[in-house]
Amino acid sequence: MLRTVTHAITNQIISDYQENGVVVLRGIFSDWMPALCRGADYNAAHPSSSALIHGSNADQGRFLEDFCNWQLIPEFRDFVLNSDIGDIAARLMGSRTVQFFHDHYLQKDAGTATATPWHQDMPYYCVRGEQTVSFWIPLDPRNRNASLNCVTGSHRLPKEIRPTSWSTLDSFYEDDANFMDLPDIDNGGYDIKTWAVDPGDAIAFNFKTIHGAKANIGQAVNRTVSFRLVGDDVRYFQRPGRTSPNFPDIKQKNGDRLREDWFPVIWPTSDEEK
Ligand SMILES: O=C(O)CCC(=O)C(=O)O
Repeated sequence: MLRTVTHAITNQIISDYQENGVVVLRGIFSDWMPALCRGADYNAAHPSSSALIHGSNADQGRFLEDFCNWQLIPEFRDFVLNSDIGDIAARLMGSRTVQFFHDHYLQKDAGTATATPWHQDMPYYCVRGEQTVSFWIPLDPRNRNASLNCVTGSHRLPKEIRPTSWSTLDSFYEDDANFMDLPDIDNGGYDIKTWAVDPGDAIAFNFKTIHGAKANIGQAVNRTVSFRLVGDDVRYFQRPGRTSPNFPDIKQKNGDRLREDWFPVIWPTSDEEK
């Protein structure tokens, strides 16, 4: 039987992903929305010790971020292990295997004044490689003003962008000599991809694609769950400080494939030919 993803992930989508570092996938996870919303609401009500809250003014809506809860939240775990996300990721990345890296929950309550600044994800992570994908999955409808913005082709920049703390915009690492400055995207004639999206849609982007999102000036909460996956060429890479998320006990060295007991191989599944 032909799987649904065989039809949904066309050659055009794959080449757009490779070329632009970002694509929108319409309705790809519709069947999973009730479960992911339950998981997200549980996550918001029970943030882990890694959770961050941005914005210091108590009058503002909360901007909550949390990480790496997929093993604790049954709905997230079910999605990681039993949805088509591994198959879709393999096709977009052009990778034989897919390892699950981590989940990231983002909730901007109504009136959240804190925007998500332009950034690449890769410099915050303990990995390097080209075959990467994050699925940014909105759980509430978003117009273009409240959606993700991605800079076309920025995954091909020659160096990684210097990461900063989202709250203070200070450099994230003490030693940041190996990074380049963020280009002046708002004034620079860059092509920005953004789409109005509905629950069930996903925006897939490379860990090196520069992206950001506006504050939530609307009246409704904006919940998003991002699932991050890596392919064949991704290897452990020691950063000059704690990463986000941080894996202090990972015990890996530069060049290792990520340990499979923490980062399961979700594609091929045991049903597929290895
Ligand atoms: O939704 C947002 O505000 C930003 C999302 C983001 O940076 C990510 O998923 O990597």
